[in-house]
Amino acid sequence: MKGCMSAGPPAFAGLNRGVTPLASAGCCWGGSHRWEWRPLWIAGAAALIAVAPDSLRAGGPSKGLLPDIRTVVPQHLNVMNEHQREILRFSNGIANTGDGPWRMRPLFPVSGAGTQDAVQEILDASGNLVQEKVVSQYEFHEQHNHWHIGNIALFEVRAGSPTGPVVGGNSIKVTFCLIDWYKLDDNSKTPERTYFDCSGTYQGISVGWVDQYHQATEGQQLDITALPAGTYYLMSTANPDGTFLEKSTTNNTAWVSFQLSRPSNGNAKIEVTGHSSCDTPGMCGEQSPNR
Ligand SMILES: [Cu+2]
Repeated sequence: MKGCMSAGPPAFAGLNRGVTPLASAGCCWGGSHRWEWRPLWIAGAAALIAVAPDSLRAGGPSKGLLPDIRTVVPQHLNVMNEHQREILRFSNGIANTGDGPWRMRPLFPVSGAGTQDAVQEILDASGNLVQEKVVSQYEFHEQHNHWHIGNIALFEVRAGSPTGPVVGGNSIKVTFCLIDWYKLDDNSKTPERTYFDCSGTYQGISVGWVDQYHQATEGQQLDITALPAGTYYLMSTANPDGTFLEKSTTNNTAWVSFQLSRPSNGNAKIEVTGHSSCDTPGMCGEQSPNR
């Protein structure tokens, strides 16, 4: 636990969130760094008191600043043989390119393990809470030993084209602990990391930041056992059900195409052949750390 906390920002030295239960035990950012977001929480609590609960729940038109949740072109594709299965592994990054943070909290203070409602908060430019809505669930993730939020992304492998048939039953909804992992581009709008705690309090992605789950993390995988040679598309879609509040849900998918071959030994080999269009080096994955 102590060794965990010593690996603080900004270097991320030795921290590989959730790679093994051991590495992730009780950590992500937390403990000694928790004070860094307390001012925000106090601001949020003050706003809660200042705004009538009914107007908060009503939703409706708001002057709040919405996030825009998008997927960075997946990186680090590789095939591993694990327990007689062929597993496609990859790193997945979710960026916020919107006007405000993607800001989540549990409905009640969490204790122990379990599941409960996850509330998204929309703030205005002054940091006042102007809208809040239950949009997902906080779920304790046993393998990662910390709190995840449900329905964050959808992973699929499709044959032939981005709209081709899903192969191998490979359509997997994933849960994540949302944190600011790295800056999308060098000129990120939010200079400082705000969200770095998976312990079941506030989670989110600041404007101009990316939450990446590395390819070695448990869950960053699709089973491609016995897929015949051919062209396939790894599809990754953030906010797949459109339940999280954001500016646009039409820009949430990124893909990587790859050629799967089976040389003489029969083992699957993949070669990346293309990717979805991306409008900045960051969205193309160029800042994506391989750790
Ligand atoms: Cu996790």
